[in-house]
Amino acid sequence: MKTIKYLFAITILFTSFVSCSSDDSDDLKEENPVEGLNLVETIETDHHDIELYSANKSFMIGYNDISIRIKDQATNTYISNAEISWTPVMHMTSMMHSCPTSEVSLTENTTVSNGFIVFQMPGNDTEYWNLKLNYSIDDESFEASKNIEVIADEDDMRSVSSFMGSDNSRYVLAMVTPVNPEVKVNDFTAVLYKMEDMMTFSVVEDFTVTVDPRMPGMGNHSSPNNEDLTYNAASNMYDGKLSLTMTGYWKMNLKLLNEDGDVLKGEDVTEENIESSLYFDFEF
Ligand SMILES: [Cu+2]
Repeated sequence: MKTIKYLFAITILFTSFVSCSSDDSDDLKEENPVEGLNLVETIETDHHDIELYSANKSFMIGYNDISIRIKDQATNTYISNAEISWTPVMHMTSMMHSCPTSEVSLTENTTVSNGFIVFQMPGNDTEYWNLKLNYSIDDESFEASKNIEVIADEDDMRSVSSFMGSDNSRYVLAMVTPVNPEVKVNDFTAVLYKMEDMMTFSVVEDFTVTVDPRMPGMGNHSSPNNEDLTYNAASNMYDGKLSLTMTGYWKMNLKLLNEDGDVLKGEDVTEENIESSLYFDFEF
């Protein structure tokens, strides 16, 4: 048995070595390209099983990085080079609206596509999210949709904020990282969208989000070496630094400034004003 395992290991080593040196044999290299992700939802059509994967076990309010694979039911194999677009719509009692999304792009493994959706609110008994997918395979077009469950964080921590700015525009700000905060200066990334109408959200460029993390349970102390979030044109996201000097409950007090430096949302933290109306929080 040991010998077999040993031989197996050698075979795997050899295989990965070979596939590293020849660029075009792509199927041996990664046996499972969604390793470590959870299959959150499968949308079944007459021809395909569309699998939606996430790092979380369910779709959550806030930023969701989602990987998609389409399985051909006839051959039981994953389809390569599918072109996919998506439209999440929340059906509320009084209205319908969408939310910020990225494009869906092919990954290095051409059977996997990837993108993100920022759900700004959870579903409930009477109000729900529906995800519609339009996709094409070898120039043939398909459509699929399913009602999906979107849940709130169980500890009620805030990683997304949907609000009206002082310029009377609606914005959605969502935290992307840190996913697993540590006692250090963490990379802090967020996405910022303007709500053009119920169905259209556009990336906001060149604004600034000031960052003031506090520990309300410990005299509301702050931390040194934070960096405000500024726009990164390469990623269409906002990058900054978040300094966490100890474990516990932190509230990241934020202010949104437009390109002229006008404050659109949020307040300074002072002796009298212990928190901003724009914030994220978490405990770690
Ligand atoms: Cu809603």
